Amino acid sequence: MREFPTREVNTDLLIIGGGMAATGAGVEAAYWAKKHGQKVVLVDKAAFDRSGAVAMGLSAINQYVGDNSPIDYLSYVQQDLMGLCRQDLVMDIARHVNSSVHMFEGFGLPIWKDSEGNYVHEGRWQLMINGESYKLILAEAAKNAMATLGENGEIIERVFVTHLLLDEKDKDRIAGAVGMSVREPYEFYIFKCKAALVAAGGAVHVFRPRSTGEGLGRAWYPPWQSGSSSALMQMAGAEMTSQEVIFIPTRFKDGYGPVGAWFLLFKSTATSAAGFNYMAEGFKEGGELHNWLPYGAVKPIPTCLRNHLMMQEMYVKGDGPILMHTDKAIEKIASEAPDEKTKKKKLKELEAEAWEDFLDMTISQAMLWASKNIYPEQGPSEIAPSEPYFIGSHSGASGAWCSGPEDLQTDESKNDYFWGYNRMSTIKGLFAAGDGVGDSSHKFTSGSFTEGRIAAKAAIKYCVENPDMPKVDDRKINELKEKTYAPLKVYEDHKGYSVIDDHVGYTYSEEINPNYIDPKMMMFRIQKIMDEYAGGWGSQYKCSSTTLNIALDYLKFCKEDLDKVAARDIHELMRYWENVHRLNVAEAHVRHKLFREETRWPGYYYRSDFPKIDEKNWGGVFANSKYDPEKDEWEMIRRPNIRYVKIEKVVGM
Ligand code: SFD
Ligand code: AMP
Repeated sequence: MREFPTREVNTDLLIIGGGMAATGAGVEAAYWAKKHGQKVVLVDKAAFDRSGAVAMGLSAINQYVGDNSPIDYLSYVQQDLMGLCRQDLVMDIARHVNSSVHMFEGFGLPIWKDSEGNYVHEGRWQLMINGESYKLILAEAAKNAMATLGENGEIIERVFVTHLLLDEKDKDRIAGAVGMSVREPYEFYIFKCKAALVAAGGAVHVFRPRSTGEGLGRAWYPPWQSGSSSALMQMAGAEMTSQEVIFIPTRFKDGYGPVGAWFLLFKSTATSAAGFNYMAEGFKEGGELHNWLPYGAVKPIPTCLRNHLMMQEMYVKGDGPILMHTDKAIEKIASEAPDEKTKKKKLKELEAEAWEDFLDMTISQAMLWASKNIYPEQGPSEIAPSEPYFIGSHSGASGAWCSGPEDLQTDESKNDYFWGYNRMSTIKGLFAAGDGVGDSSHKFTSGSFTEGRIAAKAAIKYCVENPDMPKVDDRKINELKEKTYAPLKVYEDHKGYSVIDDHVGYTYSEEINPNYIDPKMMMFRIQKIMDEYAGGWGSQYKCSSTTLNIALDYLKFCKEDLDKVAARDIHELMRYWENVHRLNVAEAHVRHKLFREETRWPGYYYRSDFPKIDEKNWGGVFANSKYDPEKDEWEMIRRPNIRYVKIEKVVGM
């Protein structure tokens, strides 16, 4: 088998990932590193300019606090997550997020303005942008900032980080990471660092997507995110939190176009096929939302409950599909024009905005509309709940259990929520941001960038205050190198046993070999297990201790079979490692779902054996977990949900 060269990179701070949080981290780290003579290296599995969830662009910035108080935002987030969020983390972002958005404008991001020069809001917290090049603009800012460090700043692209490294003597201290380059000369990378900041996004394709076969790969979340933030930290032994809280976005069916602009900006309504306005009716006295008090009948209706109302129509009453009445919304806004001429102009404007909303961020939805001859001004469109995703920065909550800021702690919280450095995980020197940090939902792009800044500043402080370099066991590194490339060897050793001749134009999916499966087959296995036994769309988001235990058994078989997965080339090798990360996320998720014996987020998932919210036993609790990599054992932990800021019930849109 081919030999792969090794490159060793030594740095003070290592930023893993190149998305929204990492760009914020890059900008801020460069500033503090320059002051203190520290080195910063950023490593991204993809091309920094277009990597991460925002690669295709976005049409809105979803967190801008503006003139509201950070407590208003906290109140909204806590309500939306059915009472569960770390107040210190959410407040910390909310108090700094405006400055990040103003920085974006300074970097050149076009934010919509009205005739008086004020930002155009989509809803109370969201701003409209011309965001096709959003990621590019932020990456450029981070590159410029890192360039001020000269030799002390490096951005490495197309290296997939597979494992974190711990200190030889202190297993609770970070020492670096390893990864593999997916471009010639295919180097094996060893990173040695004092501090690492994990910002490698969330996960898609852990659950079976709705689109399979011809539409495979089409999903809401861009398909290249494989749960590396969670997997890297969990596999290293960091304490993780809320891994049960997935996000199920309601989206325009099949193309995954966003609904926020329709609901909030265009004030559209959605109904069942027969015309039942499930949100308005659910809100009324005696409506479905009153079954989920104290979180149910509030505005805005929590995201999971908006899904739940829709699922009731689809799955309980059988009155699908759900329709977004785009035509009526457009007509209503246009009809407010004073005369026929202005109305016509307004109609054209609205039509253009409707298409741009998709073209800025979900181009495939615009194509789907075009190919199905859909005119949003002439008729409704189908919307549907999607498959579950892991995205703690959006309306999910999964991620690492991190220290919060010191100044936002109270006597009650300081022992549980603070251990020295802001956004440091339970492993010394290991920081996180964006999807990497749990229990601080609704940060989105602007909040993730902000959290990256917060974490990077604290991480540089950590490097300055802990100047000795940790040590890594060379034997461990050699072991990891061998493990990294092992699937290539499985292929080389057994390829001759395939029933297919590799010269006759076969497709990989036709290959059957008695000695191996390929990474995609492993991904399908994980998805099937998760869909059928852990509450995917195929089981109408329902699960129980019986099905979850079956899922755990089957996932164990997947783990046992990992050394029987073959990779035909480096690209497939990356797919292999992506699925190792997915498998870890899947297992953590199932264990968390089993642990929390209640249904707290109806519309995300249902525990059929515990079908209600159990406020008494679980309202005050975060479900956490810790994996012991040496013993291959899991520990489930309860941490207190401390609500030191009391919150009003109705907070407004
Ligand atoms: O509305 C490795 N989000 C939206 N946020 C908004 O502000 N407005 C919107 O309009 C949003 N919409 C939206 C959003 C997300 C998605 C998926 C869609 C639509 C389709 C949310 C934000 O995008 C999200 O909150 C942030 O992007 C989170 O930031 P971060 O940094 O946590 O994740 P990332 O940006 O995806 O970046 C991840 C990076 O990690 C790299 N990576 N690098 C090395 N080794 C590995 N093993 C790695 N694994 C991953 C990636 O390459 C990437 O650089 S709306 O529709 O909801
Ligand atoms: P989306 O396009 O669904 O990602 O939504 C963008 C933003 O609008 C997110 O902050 C959502 O939580 C919010 N949002 C979407 N739909 C609604 C709704 N019907 N009511 C209140 N907020 C919403």
